[in-house]
Amino acid sequence: MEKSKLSDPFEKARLEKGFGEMNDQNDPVTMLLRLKDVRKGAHNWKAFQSGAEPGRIVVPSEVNIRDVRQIPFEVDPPEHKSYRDLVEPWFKRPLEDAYKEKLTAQISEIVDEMLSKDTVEVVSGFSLRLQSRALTLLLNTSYEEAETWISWGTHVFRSEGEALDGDKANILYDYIDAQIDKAIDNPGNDLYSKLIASEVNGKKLTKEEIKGVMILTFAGGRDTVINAVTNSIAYFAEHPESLERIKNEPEITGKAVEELIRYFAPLTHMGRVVTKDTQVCEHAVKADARISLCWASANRDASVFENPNEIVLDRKLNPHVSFGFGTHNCLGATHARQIMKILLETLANKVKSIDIIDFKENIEDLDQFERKVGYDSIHVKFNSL
Ligand code: EMZ
Repeated sequence: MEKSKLSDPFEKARLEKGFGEMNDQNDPVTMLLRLKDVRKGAHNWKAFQSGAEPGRIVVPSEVNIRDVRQIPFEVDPPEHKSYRDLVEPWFKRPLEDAYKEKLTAQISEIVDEMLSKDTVEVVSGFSLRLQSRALTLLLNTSYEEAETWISWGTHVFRSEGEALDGDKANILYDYIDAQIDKAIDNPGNDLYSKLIASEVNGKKLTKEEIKGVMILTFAGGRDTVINAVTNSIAYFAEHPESLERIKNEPEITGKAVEELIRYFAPLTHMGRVVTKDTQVCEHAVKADARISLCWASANRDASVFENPNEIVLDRKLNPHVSFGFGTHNCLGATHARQIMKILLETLANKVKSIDIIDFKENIEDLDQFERKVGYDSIHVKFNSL
């Protein structure tokens, strides 16, 4: 019962000091580790800003591989609100019945395919394909586009052995530029066309702004969703009784989704830039330094979560911060939750058990801390009900 476990590397620092420190490309980060501090920090956009140099709030920093500002993610209030209000309804479409039906059909098809195979490498053979196909629904673009995105691999800014890969990032940027131009010439019902036709504060969005929204849409929900899906498969492989429970008590599915997402915390942390000299956990941080809000640590805070290192499928009180908190809470959360919910329902109704054959863990190097976020690869065999 160890293979699917994601342990908590932050416990000691969280209890003893409340913060951790890491160097990242000579731009150090003070990590807030307690749930209360993380929530307060996320709330306080005046002291801890997102709209700094594009790429700087991401850890590892992306300042060397992009200069396009991701929108609304790297914009602070009050400007943030107009952008967020513009895109919010589009990103709520996953609640519509027609969207859910299409997503169910996609997930059903790929699970059936997995069941017909001898062994499957889950990250590239299942999760990446599922995520890319589902993204065609979020963008409302053609299903065939997914094949291009699948060919890029799991992370758009990273490649194996390289935390930041500028050449790879350029593939995405060039692709998005071309798609925006296509939509200008030939408007349709997709997200590009929607953004091209939109105005913020009485002004048309610039191409650069549209690109900023699209980069976020491609990058933000990619490795995060892939890790959530892959970790779910590993978990159910070791806990077939949980799949059976979801089949017998479908009413707990929503809670199970939240609990898995709490436990997996697919995005370890997100940075902010400090606007003036201040203190976090009695530790001085200077203006223009970076802090991070460590969602993964906050989700294991034992002063809030009982048995934080256990997956309690129907956990009652679950104020996790896997989708962030406050102003910048995850724009793609509705889509991600819908993917997870339909995945759990589909697995519960089709899959009896999953055998893990071999795996290679994906360990994130956070300087003082090492955190497992998922798998580089994991071979399994799906067995049908
Ligand atoms: C950024 C980030 C957003 C970043 C919610 O997270 O996700 C990361 O995976 C990307 O690398 O650019 O989009």
